[in-house]
Amino acid sequence: MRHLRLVLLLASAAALHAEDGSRLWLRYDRIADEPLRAAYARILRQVHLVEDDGEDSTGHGSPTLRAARDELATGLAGLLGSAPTITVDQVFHRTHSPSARAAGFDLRFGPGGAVIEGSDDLEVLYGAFALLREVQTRVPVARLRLDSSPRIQRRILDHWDNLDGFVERGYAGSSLWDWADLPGRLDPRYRDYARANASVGINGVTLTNVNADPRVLTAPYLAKAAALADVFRPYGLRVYLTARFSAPLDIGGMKTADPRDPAVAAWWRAKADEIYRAIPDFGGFLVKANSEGEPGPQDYGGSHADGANLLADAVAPHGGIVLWRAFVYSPHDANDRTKQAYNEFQPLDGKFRDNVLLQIKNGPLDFQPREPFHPLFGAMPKTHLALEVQLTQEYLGQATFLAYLGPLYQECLESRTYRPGRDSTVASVIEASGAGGLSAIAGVANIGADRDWTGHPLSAANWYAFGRLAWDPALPSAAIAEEWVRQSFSNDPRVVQGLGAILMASRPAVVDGTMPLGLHHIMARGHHYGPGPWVDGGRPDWTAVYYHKADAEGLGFDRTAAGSNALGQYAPEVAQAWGDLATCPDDLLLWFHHVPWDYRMRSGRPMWDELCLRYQRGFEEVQAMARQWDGLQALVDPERFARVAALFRQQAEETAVWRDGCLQYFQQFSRRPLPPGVPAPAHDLAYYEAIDLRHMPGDPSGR
Ligand code: BDP
Repeated sequence: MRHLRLVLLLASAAALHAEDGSRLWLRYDRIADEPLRAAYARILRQVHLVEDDGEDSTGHGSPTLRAARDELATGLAGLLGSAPTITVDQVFHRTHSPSARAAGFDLRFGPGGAVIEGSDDLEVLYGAFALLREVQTRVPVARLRLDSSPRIQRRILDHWDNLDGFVERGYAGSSLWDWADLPGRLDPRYRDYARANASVGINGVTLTNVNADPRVLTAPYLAKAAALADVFRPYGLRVYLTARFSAPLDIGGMKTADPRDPAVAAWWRAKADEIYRAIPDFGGFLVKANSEGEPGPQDYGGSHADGANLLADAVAPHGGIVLWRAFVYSPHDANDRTKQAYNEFQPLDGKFRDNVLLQIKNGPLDFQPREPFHPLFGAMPKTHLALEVQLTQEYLGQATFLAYLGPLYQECLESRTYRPGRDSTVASVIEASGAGGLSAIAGVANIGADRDWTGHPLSAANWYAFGRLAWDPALPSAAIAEEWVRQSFSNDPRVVQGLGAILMASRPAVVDGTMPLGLHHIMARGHHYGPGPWVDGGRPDWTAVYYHKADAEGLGFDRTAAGSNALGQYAPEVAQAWGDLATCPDDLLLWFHHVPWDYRMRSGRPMWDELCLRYQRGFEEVQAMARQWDGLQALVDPERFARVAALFRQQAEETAVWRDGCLQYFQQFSRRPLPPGVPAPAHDLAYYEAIDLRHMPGDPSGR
């Protein structure tokens, strides 16, 4: 007995110290409230798994069904103290066509226990994770029924991971993929990674950087990718790879990569055949071409459609797809950079094969803290369009700042494009692009080898939110934040409310504190961390002065008809609203207009004062988040508490540097005093300009 007590004591001490974030939102800790635990246990004595259409399943004991059973057994044993009886039923409907039914699950609770029904084993697995989510978030389940199907077919994480372990724009350590150990040794974390993805419905992973290394398409690396695919498969996670357009030259011994050369087409077909022999459910290729120095079809006088179709034809016999990125711009194009992708791709509408998706970033520039939606979403009705968002915080303070990005994704998904049609939000454009069964959303991963996976203890919320929104773009981001907090921290109402509020305040704090009122691309050069409104010289579209255009008269980029007319790429309803200073939202003001320093804002203040006060507000918002977090000290584990508290202190200091550096710089042009409420900067402008952070991680130029 004494021995047992000792063991229990040790176990609980271990649990106290084990809160390093590695379990993500799949913690399954025992429900402390006894009556509540007993109530759940009564309902969940029995869980019945029903696979409706056994036709294409791998059988009763399929690895996916086993994964569902294991997860339920471990999860419910953890939460309730005892594992339920789990039974499995497979019903065969020979006449039923699986594609006639939207992939999804049906989860019901009743006196006989819980029933999870899906048309295949993966849907059952998704239902199992949903059940665990309901219990982990303490939803009263007694008579609950949940019928849920994903609105977007391919829900993919894009890793910008290089073969040497370096993660471009990655702030959570090195790559999770240990290429040296693969395929022989499989890190147990690969399975946990797949579990986490399946728990939120993510069903694809692009293993490698868009700035692609062609060697990943050689036999040794395909064997490594295949080993990962084997681990991921039971969890419904398909592998995709980035394809360097010049691969036929680089690794194929060919003399050209010309998309119109039949020998090149034959090379890609043979390569696709080889890949599918190694990875039978390979998803397809993600391609960055003729962008930022990457090779592409234009090197041979071909178009983006020629290039995409070449690869699409190679994977088509195997059911593969091509995600062709629309992130292109050129130093030789005199047009406003935000217009170039549209100019390049819009005329190609209707010219892409049916297994091609054009993968478009949420905004027309590059993952800034706030951007208007990309105009291509409203302008290519005959092309499958996929949305790409960034989970990794390249421009939002990296792994130091807290920026819960659910609201950013939601803002884009909800934007109305006014494309003809009943509903024209970005979400419905990408969903409807799948009328033929093909639709996709991609998130640039924030995951690395750090124990907590994402570097900042709270930024796993972005991984979670991306998956949940990819499944259902209509889910409110605040509700998703709450789910994540309940599972990752606590169901104590003070934590749910307090941390939920912190998460929801975090992205606005970054926008206000770094690039308010529609300012963009004024970060430091190279690593993109910290302020750099003074960045000038070299390639103009990589400077800050190109974007803010500060002068004696005012601030901001005129993208109206009188300026670059980027607004002309939007539907008239949008162009009109944003093109008029009086109706343009404050949040996008300096994105679309060059605004006089003394322009009267909605607040009644001159623009300069408003700008200063926004920077100050951003700083104060960080301080407020830090205070709220301090108030939660007794309610969260000491390890994560201390780390987040320290990060908030650093974020506050660096937000002050943003405020003071930017205001010192812009004040040279505005020649106006700081308004009351904004403190005098601690240093002169030269001090801020001299800050050198070349050692920041994730910067490809600083390696
Ligand atoms: C930019 C990043 C760069 C990426 C590029 C891309 O700075 O590292 O390679 O986007 O998306 O945001 O291709």
